[in-house]
Amino acid sequence: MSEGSISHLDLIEKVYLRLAKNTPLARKKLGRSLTLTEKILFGHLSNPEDQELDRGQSYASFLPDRIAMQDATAQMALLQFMTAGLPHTAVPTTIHCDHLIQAHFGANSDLSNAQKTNEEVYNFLKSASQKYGIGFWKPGSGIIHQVVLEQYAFPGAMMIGTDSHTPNAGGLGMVAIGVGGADAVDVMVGQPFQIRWPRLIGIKLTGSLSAWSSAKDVILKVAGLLTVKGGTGSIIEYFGPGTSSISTTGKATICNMGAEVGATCSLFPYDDHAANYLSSTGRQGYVELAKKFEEYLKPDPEVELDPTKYFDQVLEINLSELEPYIVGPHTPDRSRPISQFIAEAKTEGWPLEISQCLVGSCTNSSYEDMARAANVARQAAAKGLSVKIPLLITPGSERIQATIERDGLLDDMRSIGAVVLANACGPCIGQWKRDDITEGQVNSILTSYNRNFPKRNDGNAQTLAFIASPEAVVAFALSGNFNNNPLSGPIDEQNFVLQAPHGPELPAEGFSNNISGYIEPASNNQDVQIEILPNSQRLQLLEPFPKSEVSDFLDLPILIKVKGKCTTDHISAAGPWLKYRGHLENISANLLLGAQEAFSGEIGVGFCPLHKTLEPIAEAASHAKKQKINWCIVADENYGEGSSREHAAMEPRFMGAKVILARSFARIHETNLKKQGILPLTFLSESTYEEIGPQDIISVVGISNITPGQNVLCQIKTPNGSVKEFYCSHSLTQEHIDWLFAGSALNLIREKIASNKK
Ligand code: MIC
Ligand code: SF4
Repeated sequence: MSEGSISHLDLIEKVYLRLAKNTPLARKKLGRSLTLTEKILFGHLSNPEDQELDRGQSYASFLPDRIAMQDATAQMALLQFMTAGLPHTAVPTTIHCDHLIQAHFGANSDLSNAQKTNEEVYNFLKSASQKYGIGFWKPGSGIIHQVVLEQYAFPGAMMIGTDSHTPNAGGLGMVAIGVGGADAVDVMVGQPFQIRWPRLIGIKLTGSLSAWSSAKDVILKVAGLLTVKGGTGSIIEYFGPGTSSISTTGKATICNMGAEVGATCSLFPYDDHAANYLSSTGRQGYVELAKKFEEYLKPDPEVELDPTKYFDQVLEINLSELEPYIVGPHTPDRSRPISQFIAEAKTEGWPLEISQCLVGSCTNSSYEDMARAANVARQAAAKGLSVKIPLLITPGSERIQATIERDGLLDDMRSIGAVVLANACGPCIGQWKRDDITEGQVNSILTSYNRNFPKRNDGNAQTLAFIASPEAVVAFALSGNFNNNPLSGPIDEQNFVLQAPHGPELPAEGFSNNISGYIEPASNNQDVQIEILPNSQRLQLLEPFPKSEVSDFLDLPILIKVKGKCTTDHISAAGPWLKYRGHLENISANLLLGAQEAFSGEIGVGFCPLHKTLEPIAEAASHAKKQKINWCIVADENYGEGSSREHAAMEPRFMGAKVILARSFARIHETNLKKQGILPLTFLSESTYEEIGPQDIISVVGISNITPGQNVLCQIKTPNGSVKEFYCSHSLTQEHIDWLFAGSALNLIREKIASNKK
């Protein structure tokens, strides 16, 4: 089935008929009423009758309705898909070119530069899309999650996307899950998508948003409550009367940043906002279908009456009491109301002069966001004020950009001095060429984005990134500093005080249809050639990883014992490295560059198993690879937090990693490791981490009889020859164990496809 061969309405109706069929079955199996999450999950199970439903334990197989990929992850996903030798993807799929556009001068010149610099990658993605029946969204068409929300998302559906903020579409009632490319390949080749039956966190919203408080503040507060790993293995379902005071795009903001608490995805029930959003984006037909099947797009009424019976954890937020928040630096769960932040910034000695303010990213670039931000700008412009520091604006999509241009909102922002960037990720993913600071300069920036790990935006570890709502960011751009709260006091010497902003959630005249960024897949794909230049430095066909033997897991030197936070940005940095996302060998030179080595405290060094010393980690890994020495990594908590990029798993695999032992793993990354044939183990006793010393050697002695659900025995050999035993838990099913020994999940898929062809 190609992107073009089934009409969207037919697909939606099929989904709804399945929801209607499976909901009574789910009620019967569970013996109770259902949350919305359970209705949608049941509606997409590949085998609803026999599925085990142990939350956080049972693996479940689902049949998603769509796949979305962005250009930085799609390259590797397609290179893997190509090795399967199939004529087209089994499920409607789209690719969105948003990550590779560097922000420097502004939209037009940045976009044309990107077209030149990334030409061969775009040509590859476009030709592969044509060939395999994939819808292609050109550079400049928008950020994946905004485009998906506008064009494809619908209530009650299930989608996977090769980007961790895929859950954005939960704002429109869709179970939308961020995955690694190899998971997407499973679904592209027609296999189910597997994930553990989730735990459920219910967040009850009461009251209503008012004044400066926005949807962003809901999720910034939730981030503080749940922390960056509090949502792991869970779907967050929002319910209660407060949900109806939030627009669809506001709900999407909340679901988007559910990724920051590690949640599998987040979800809101269908309501009038959803209906209006669908009509306004030209999808009236969707509304008619949703009306007809509405009971499946909301939780059963009993859930709200006694939520603790249905959810593993219940939080409650009164929106009427919610203050505007700010989070950071360095982690999105360092959260507090702006009113408290000002004092904290002073005590902590963070630079109070802000260097730059940025509005946008997939999280906050909707019409409503721009309308509220523009309203603040308009108030200031009316007084003849302009920004004190640079303010950069990224519209979320070509459609939003055309609409806010038409409605004068971009002019409002330009009138206070804002610069408009291309409709793309830009500075949110380190694609930001700053000319105003030098490397190593301590400075504060304020964004409306979702991530704020060190180096994330501009590659400078000394930039402190704080996050707030778009309207708050504009207010701070006008005051220029963290000395006072511009939301509650004067922003200038003339004592001008901003009023709380208001802005319509949807454009009164509907969205502009003036968009040109989409290319349909070829109707006849037989002659389409996939474009990869010979000797390319950016694209490289993949060689299958070799099979593994029991002996590969014994006597492993530790390339690095990582201390503290180690996100996928630490493991496989973005920014300048994004250009190698289609070239495994070249990108592997960035392996773990941001990680802190526990014994020396240094960043980016590792233990060379050949020279038995600390070396720059890329050198240590390449010496090991040349000598064919397998190795392991020891890691701290929530290893691999953040993005879905599977490069963070493929690179260590390519360089010789066999095992990663951590205090805990982030969900997407743990799956990515398994898929690529690396064994992720969790210390049974957290203190084992402390016992591992420099130059120790680790063996997984229990590997020969590793069994699902059973702990495995491991050993530490110290340099003086003493041996200590310890146990690790793991989450491998028998199928995952098969991947491990086959060398990767893809190796098994290929075998299956080849034997089906015979
Ligand atoms: C991110 O926000 O970290 C990214 C860049 O969008 C990633 C995907 C990637 O690394 O390509 C994500 O969130 O999955
Ligand atoms: Fe792009 Fe940033 Fe959103 Fe990731 S979080 S998809 S980099 S805008």
